[in-house]
Amino acid sequence: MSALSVTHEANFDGLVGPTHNYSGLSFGNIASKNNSGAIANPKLAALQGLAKMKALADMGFRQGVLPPHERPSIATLRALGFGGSDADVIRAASKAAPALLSGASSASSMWSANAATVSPSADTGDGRVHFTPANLINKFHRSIEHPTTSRVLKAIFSNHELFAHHDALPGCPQLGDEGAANHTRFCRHYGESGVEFFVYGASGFNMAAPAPKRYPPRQTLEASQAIARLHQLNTEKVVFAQQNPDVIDAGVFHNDVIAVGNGNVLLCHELAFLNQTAVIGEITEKLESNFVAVQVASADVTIDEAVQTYLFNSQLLTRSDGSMLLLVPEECRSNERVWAYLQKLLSENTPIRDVLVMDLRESMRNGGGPACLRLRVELNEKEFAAVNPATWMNDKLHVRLNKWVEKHYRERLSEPDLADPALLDECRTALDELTQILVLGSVYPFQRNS
Ligand code: SUG
Repeated sequence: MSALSVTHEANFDGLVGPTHNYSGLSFGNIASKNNSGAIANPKLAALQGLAKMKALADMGFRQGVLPPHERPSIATLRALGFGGSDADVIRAASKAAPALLSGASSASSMWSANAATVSPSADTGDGRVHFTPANLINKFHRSIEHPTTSRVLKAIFSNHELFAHHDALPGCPQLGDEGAANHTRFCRHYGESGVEFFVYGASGFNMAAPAPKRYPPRQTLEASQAIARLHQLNTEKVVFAQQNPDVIDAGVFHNDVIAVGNGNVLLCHELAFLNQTAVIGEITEKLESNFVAVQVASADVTIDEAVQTYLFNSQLLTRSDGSMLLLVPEECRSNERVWAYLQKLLSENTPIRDVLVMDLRESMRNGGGPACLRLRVELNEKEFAAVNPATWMNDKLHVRLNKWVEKHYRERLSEPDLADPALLDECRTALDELTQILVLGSVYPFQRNS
């Protein structure tokens, strides 16, 4: 067996935090807006996420867990001028600036596709796995994630000889970075060098270039280029493509809402990219092997249907026999046309041989499907052995985390509940216990101040 054959893709899912709620925080994300004010069920949300992780681990996929963040973020609220005890901070913010409290309380770190961009060691100049946490500067509630994300990633991938950790890019609109949601890697086999595909919404500096008009582009070309440099990628093996501005204006706020790739396969809508034919041509040429682009026609699935069902926010996974499995959200099965398309796809001669449906409704209602919930990290055997072992999903961890959720999470949370200082205590108690379960050390501000 060659060394290459023991490289696998691992998926690290963001565990949903105890403050999961619907505050309508993400302009341009239609589900977030439409469900604003609805009552959330954080317990159910976390259990749905754990069920997905367990299902994939049971099928033999390498599955890890990323912990939620401390919310509400008291440090953020203090930085915004609220003072006194922690409870005073929450009460004052809820009265004077409820929007800031909602932002500081979001459980958005669950969407770990936005946690970072990751390049596997087969692609990088120094042969290490590179991580750049996303600055997420387009939304206040997400811009506060990267310091904790960075500490968590360092606690899980701690070996400096194997793993390189960069800081988030400078926080300014011209360098908006949303992480792996706009990054895909193609390869012939895991472990071999591949083509890294960066998709951006607009240029940060060239105002004359095409850009969406209604909703903000969250990823800039210049941010993607900076990450390719930081990760020491071979320019001959990198493709930059612009998302079609019209689809951003239709609610496609990240590339992973309109395209998914894995191995030598890209599944995307026919309207996903500007100059789509040229983009596919460039990937084909740079991959230097058989590249399969499955482009879904509007006649089969419209952009609106893609946004409603998150067909493309699916996980495309390679099974041990080399065939691929598409993990889609339940919303795809409930939509007759999308479900019919999936049956048609399975009857075609592509590597995608099976569809697995999972119920992730609580996350979906905030615009987060299966692919949003996971960060992909391709690891060879040595790298795999260096990962913090307590974060791998297995029967034991699944039982333990289910119990932990049952013990600490509420079944009902709405925006006004965020003003309750007891929620902070519940969250901190839960997270303190979680850092012990996942053997993470002190990654949260409340653990570091004491
Ligand atoms: O950033 N929703 C997230 C969803 C992220 C989905 N991720 C990917 N496509 N990779 C966002 O828009 C909504 C929170 C609220 O409204 O309460 C939110 O942040």
